[in-house]
Amino acid sequence: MSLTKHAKLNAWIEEIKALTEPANVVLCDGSQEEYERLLAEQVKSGLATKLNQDKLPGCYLYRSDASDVARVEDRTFIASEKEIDAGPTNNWKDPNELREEMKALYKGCMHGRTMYVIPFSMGPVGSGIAKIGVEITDSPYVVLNMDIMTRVGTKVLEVLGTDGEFVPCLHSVGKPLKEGESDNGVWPCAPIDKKYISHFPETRTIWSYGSGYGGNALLGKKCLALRIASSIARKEGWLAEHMLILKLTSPKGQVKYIAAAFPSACGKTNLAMLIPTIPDWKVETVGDDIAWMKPGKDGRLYAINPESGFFGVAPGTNYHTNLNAMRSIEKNTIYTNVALEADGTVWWEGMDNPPKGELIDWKGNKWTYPENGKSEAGKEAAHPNSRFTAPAKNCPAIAPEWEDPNGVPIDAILFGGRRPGTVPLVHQSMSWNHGVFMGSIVGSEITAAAIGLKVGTVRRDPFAMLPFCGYNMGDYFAHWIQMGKANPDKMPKIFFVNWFRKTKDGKWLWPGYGENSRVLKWVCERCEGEGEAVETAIGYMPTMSAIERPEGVSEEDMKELLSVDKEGWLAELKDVEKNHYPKFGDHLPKELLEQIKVIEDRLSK
Ligand code: SAT
Ligand code: MN
Repeated sequence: MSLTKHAKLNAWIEEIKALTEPANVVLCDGSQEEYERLLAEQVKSGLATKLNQDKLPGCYLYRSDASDVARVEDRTFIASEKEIDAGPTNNWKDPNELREEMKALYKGCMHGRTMYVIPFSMGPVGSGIAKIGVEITDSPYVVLNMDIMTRVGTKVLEVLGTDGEFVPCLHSVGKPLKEGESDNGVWPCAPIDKKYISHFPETRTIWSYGSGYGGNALLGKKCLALRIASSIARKEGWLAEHMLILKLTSPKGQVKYIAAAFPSACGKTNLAMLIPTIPDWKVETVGDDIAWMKPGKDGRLYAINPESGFFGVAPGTNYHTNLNAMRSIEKNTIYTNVALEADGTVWWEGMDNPPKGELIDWKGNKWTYPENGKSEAGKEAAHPNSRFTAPAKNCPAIAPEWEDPNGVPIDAILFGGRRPGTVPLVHQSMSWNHGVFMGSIVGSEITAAAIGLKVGTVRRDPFAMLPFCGYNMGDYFAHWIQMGKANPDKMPKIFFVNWFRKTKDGKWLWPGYGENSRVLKWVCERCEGEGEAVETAIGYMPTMSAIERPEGVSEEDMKELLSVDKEGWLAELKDVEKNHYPKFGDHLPKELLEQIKVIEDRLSK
């Protein structure tokens, strides 16, 4: 009997069922009843732990396998027909060979398991900017997390109708069960060399095998909403970006929408949920990770958050660093790889208080708080990449229009990274192409020695899209240049921010967190054609009086934060020209090389 009214979807379900040989097939309806039933089963089988329901109602804890704790970039593939279309920054595989390789793994891989079919919408159901996917998975953990992170179920099938377009997303944990075997409370996955996160941009399909964790398995997120969507967006003339979206309201009631891209570990979720320190300004959250931006009829860029939840890093999150995130995860949240308190609550490194007593760590072992209060690297109670999955509607600062199917008009785009030197607190691009240049050189300075990388050098992560661009990154830069051509005056203003500037003796110059609202205020004023600025060699910069100094920032500090480090920038441009841009060969748009020349000329004057 057919599961849906959609012939192509039914045929695909049958094909995958025949290939993977599950014990049974379930079409997910996205209901609360279905969610609760699955959770109860997971608790019963020992894979999930029910947390203290008085203190954390609707919250559960999972512990993954120790080998399955993060995205696996080495095992992530862009299988475009031509290698050049994957570009220099992706792992390419021949699509036909990869399909054969993976089919052999998928053969019978769901033995003893239920195959779930999850129809989901990235973006408000029925929105013109949204896209539909269908994930087939043998992981109940994936079903539960997809329920929070995306819009799932019957309402999506209604929009899909009998012949609507969808992105097929196939996922298996890669651990078939023998007759009578069960997981026995152990997180199922395959060994690292059998993990595959594969993208076929031409056929718009995703095949994931062997991992049950985060972006490897919740295929709507990085796989669909960034890698496949970026490739679709290029063809259709829009942008799928690794950006938060926030709404900023001034005391006069002026509203600005800001999208921002930062490499990992730069406080993106904190910025998305920031509580301003300046009186009567308000920040509300539209999204914390991904923005899909499309030109509207008026020529402006309209953005939606394609997700409906937050999959955030737990360690470091506390009531001081991110009150709104803490409030978001007090109910109906799935925790993965955090530590468990004896009273059934959770703990992680960087919480407000030390644990109440002995903990169970993320590996399931007893764990005692070290006397000096510092967990040894590799021996943390919570895994450094432990996560919470929480519904976006839990966030006290969620903007009322966060689900507007038309999206919100973007006024400004911010780029940033961890840059102890060279890059000032904020500077504004002189043109769209200059802004694209800024995005292309985004990166963070390497602070601890990592294999093959020198401390003090910048690890570039253009547009924070390095692991997420589904096609040749040189072509991606060109697409950004192209996007600015149709309606140059209607495009968002572009800014480069740096909250991480240090003095020569290694002291932070800027307090960050809520104080970043001072910079957002200037951005807002610039969008209004106000805001005191000076034209410098690297772009427009605030005058000394344009941004009020927060407590603890001296006039000297502020001067340093707002100065142009001429030598630093000349070295930066050389590094970009010699070590970064050549990777893209003749796919690098000439406009970006021109930007180097122009800025170099201005600096040398
Ligand atoms: O695991 S996710 O890809 O969802 C999050 C991340 O690694 O950025
Ligand atoms: Mn992200």
